Amino acid sequence: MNPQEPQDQAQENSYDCLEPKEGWHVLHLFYQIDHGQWSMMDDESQLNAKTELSKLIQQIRSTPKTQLLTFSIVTPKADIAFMLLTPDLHTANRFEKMITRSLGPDILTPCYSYLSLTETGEYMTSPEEYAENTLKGEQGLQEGDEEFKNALDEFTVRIEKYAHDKLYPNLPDWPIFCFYSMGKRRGEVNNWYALDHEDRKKLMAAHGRVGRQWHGKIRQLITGSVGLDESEWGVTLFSKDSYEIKEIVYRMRFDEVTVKYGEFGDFYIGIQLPLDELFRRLGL
Ligand code: 76R
Repeated sequence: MNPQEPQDQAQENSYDCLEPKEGWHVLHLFYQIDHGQWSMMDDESQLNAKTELSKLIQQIRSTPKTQLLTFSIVTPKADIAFMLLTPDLHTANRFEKMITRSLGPDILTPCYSYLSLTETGEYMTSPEEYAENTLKGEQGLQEGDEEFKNALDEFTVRIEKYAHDKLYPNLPDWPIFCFYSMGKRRGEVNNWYALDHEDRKKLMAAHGRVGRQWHGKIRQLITGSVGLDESEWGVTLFSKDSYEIKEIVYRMRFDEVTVKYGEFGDFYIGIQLPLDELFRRLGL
């Protein structure tokens, strides 16, 4: 890690790390820029402030197991947003405070934020289920056959990689970013949490089949926020075409899980930009 200010260094050393049992912390941070305050700063102070934020971003990006994306938000819901992934809650907290202060007092005003954790999801097919239902059931293979063993090994490797990629994702550099929170209804009639696991798993498989039609067009990251923030999941979508965002969210509205159980927070659309362009875009 790059040298830090003495104060931050001291804090870093004096607390045990708060890494989750699995996965990484994810922070979505949205800010308004106070252009009134900014215009009162002289050229040199403005330049220093921008250098400060650039250095901080470099420092965050060079932290092990840590990713930081920067966005210009389309519409005045926010001006600038950051998406931070990092294991240790202390690190997430420290960087979040440093980002807020980075351009000077009262320049970045937080207007929305979301805390969640990466997760595998609870409806993955286990190797045992695959062996029973697919290999024995559908393909009529026998346990002990060479073909059975190979197919099961191949599946196990694939599912382990899938789970690993969900917990420790590599975020894409795709330009269009969409974020919203989502929950599942707990109404008297339609209550997701009153369904059996088997029923939920079937519904999620149908959801997955719809989602996979966007393979290569949408990259999605579903992060869990029960007990951490307002709603139950954070939905982050990346695309190269805003049409695909609108299309997938529209199609999902007809998917049974969403029809009966979906509840949504506000939608934020951003454009992933390198910092120099971001500064120009924001008029800084
Ligand atoms: O078989 C599978 O791989 C299914 C994997 C899968 C799960 C478990 C999956 C696939 N999703 C899962 C879970 Mn999803 N997803 C959303 C939204 O706008 C809306 O109506 C919903 C917002 C989108 C757009 C989307 C896209 N998904 C979840 C969960 C957790 C539910 C739980 O645990 O109860 C939520 C909240 C959620 C919401 N999903 C996919 C997609 C896409 C594009 C895929 C396919 C991914 C791929 O194969 O590349």
